[in-house]
Amino acid sequence: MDAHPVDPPTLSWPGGPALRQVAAAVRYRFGGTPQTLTLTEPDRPVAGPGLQAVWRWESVPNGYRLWLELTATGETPVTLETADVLTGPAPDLGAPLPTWRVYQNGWQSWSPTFARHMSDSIYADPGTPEYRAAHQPHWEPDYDGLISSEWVTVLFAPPAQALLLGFVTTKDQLAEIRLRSDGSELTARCHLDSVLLSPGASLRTEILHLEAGPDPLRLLETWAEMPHLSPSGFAATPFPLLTEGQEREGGRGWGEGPVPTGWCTWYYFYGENTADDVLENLRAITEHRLPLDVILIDDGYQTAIGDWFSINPDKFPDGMEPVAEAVRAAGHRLGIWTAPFGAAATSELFVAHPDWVVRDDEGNPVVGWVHWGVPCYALDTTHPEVLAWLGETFRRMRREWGATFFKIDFLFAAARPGRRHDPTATRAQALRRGVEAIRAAIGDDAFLLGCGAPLGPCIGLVDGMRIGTDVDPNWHPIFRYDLSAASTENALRNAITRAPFHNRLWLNDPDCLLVRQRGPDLDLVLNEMRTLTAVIALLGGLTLNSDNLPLIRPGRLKYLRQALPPTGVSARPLDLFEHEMPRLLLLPVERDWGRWWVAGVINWEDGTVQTTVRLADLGLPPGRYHVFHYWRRRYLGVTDDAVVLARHQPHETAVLLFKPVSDRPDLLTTTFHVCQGAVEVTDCRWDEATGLLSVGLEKAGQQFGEVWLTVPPPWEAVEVRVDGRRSPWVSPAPGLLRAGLMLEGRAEFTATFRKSL
Ligand code: 9PG
Repeated sequence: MDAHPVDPPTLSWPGGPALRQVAAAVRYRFGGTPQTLTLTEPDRPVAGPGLQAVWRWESVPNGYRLWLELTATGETPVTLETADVLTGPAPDLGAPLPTWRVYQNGWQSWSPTFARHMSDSIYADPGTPEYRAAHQPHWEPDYDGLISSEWVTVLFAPPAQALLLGFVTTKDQLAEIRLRSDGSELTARCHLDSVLLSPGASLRTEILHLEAGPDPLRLLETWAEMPHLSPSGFAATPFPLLTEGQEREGGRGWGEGPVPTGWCTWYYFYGENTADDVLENLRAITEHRLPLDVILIDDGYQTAIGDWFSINPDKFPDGMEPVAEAVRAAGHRLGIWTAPFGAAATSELFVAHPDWVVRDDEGNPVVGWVHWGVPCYALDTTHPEVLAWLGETFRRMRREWGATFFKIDFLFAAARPGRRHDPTATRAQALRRGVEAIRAAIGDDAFLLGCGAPLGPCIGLVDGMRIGTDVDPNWHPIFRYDLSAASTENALRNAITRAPFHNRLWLNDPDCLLVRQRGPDLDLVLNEMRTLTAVIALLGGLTLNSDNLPLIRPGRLKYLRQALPPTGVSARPLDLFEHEMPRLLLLPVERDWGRWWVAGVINWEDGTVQTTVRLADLGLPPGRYHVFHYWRRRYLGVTDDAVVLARHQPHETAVLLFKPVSDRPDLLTTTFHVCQGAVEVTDCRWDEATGLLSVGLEKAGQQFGEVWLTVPPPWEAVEVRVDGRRSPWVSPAPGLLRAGLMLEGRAEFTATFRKSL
């Protein structure tokens, strides 16, 4: 579909959406008086008191790009409030608005994200001041009836009209797309946060990209891949199928380095860990040969937010150095958590530098957030001394502790509203300057993980991004029923709904994997723990465990191993625009020796249901497929139509492998990894003349698992060898062969077949 130039003020696509009566608007103050400029034509300057604005339109394949250019023309500065690069009534999508699904992207890492059903949405946010401060940066009294999505949205009118509105630049202004639920308004707004524009100075708003198409998920993936969003040095990988020999060694940034694995102190100890706890976990990782790289010391080692080198002597009696040294000596990377843009009211930092924090109109320090009961003021990251202090803090952590992985948390504090040292800096620019100072200090080869982070201004600076709320020992939230509250269910929602960002804007961090047995410190039942494992493994992002490993029942470690290493590639949430809690993840895998699909089918219900999975819903090419039910280790036979899960248990994820039927012996699956061959199978060769099937296996650590083969008639198995030694096998069903092995590094698995008479 090609967008054609049209007479303003309409933006339209042949046979597709139309936005009629569109305009742009700028709100500002000049000489203390509020002003509004309205623009209804591209490229024609419009002037008001003290300000001139030009509305730019550009046609691009399948769509348009819109932005505004503002110049201060008076003798005194103007105070800029908002710039609507597009405003008008809701578009015509060929179907009434109550039938639409609207992708609502939250502001920061923990903010709820999902495709809202306009007529029957599940979610009403709690509306508390705390919720607004953390998740609704543009809240105002007329927010009722308004849907706001930060930076990007997709409006989808089933079955096949979708319109994406997404900013493709995000460094300078917070930007949202607002839709009034009665259809009276659709606005793409850039927030200028009352910054001053000096006489003669100009600025450009962020650039809005509009694109129409039949597939809303694909539109979102395409947007996330746009080059503007990945500044140089962080080139986005174009939507990759997992292809053979994907190198993930060394290199800088996420574009080249491996997807991190590791262990994190937080979700067992919750900050109460001592140095010995860390060292004991380090030993357990070595002893169990767990392929976990980063040892992440999360919150709790410091005496106060802001005093990062004041180490709590009750927990780390000898300081951080000996722990850091032990981590490095064991061949691991040291990870350090900070909340770099906060200063606890009780911190030495704040006492020494009360002028380093953002202030409100009355001159009081602005609270960034309340950290486990302690108010933390928002640091003013436009203040040169703050930026210098940030640089020194992170250089020291790298130099003195050897940290090379940095989780920087509660980043939204730097973007709290208020007065700053530099009155021309927006909230987005202030935040970005802070993150830039940290990136410059740690170097390009260290891994930077954003958390509690407004997403847009961090693009290109962070390697990884937490994209959801905290995981939790509970499935449903225990304290508050809002979608941002810590819970496994809430963490998984965002991990899935923001899956299209993975490998495009950064590497997604779905938060930690917990596999410990049910007990006082974990309330997940087996199906829930397996769902957490399956979803994290299928999404292919950061994979950090957060159990107390010396105490874990060793049998539980097999779950952790089945999620390692991450594939680096995300499964696609196929029903993102159908269900507010998507149920269907699909990972296509393509290799020289074959092609298969791994589907994660999730039951979010609290009761057992019957679920039908159709090949057509998965978009698989027509044909006959073997189906394997991963967690149940059960072969479900061959289908050319659908699989029925008669008893799909509460919170159970059925991981189903679909492998095209072959007329000669072939690899069905292995049980070493949820993605079933995507990481541990290095090659698979069949020699018809000798009847030999060889499967190369490789995986770090030590793990028992099974290889399953399909054996169609007239073939029958003669023998199985592992690294040349004969090995036992069984036939769990006609036409199937199964053999177990202990994999330590590499193994060559071979099976010999003959034709029966
Ligand atoms: C450490 C933790 C962990 C975790 C982070 C972050 O009060 N709150 O709203 C709140 C939200 C998130 C949160 C803590 C408190 O968790 O996501 O991984 O690092 O900080 O304190």
